[in-house]
Amino acid sequence: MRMIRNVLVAAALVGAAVVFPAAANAADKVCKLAITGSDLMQYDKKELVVAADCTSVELTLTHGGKLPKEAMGHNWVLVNTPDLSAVANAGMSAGIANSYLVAGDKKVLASTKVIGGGASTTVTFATSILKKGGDYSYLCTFPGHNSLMRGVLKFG
Ligand SMILES: [Cu+2]
Repeated sequence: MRMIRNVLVAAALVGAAVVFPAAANAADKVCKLAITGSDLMQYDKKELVVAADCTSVELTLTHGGKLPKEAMGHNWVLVNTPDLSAVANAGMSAGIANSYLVAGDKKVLASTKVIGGGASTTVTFATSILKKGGDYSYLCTFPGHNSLMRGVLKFG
């Protein structure tokens, strides 16, 4: 009886090994988020929530206003909350050509380019860069915007 049981367990393990790659793909879950910036220098959301089972996030930023990006440009930048001011301050001098972000800034977890009125842009990132229950914030790094344009991202 014991031997039969072992054989069944072995068969089950082999079956699991064969099935696993497909199961891993099936478990990939892209979660879509949307946020809008305005000519009044505001995002329409103060909080974004990413469910624990999301494997990646596809965030679309839309600029619902009319002003050009040189005057009222917006981006969406994800950081650990304690890094928010440092990223905003460093980005200020980086210029619009760099979307007001310092190239290679390790404090930037994900970011979009700067867009103007009527435009939209998307960034995709893996949730493997996030810790469940971590303290994340997003901001616009256009000079002077982050005091109003910031929010909290929750994962898990
Ligand atoms: Cu902005």
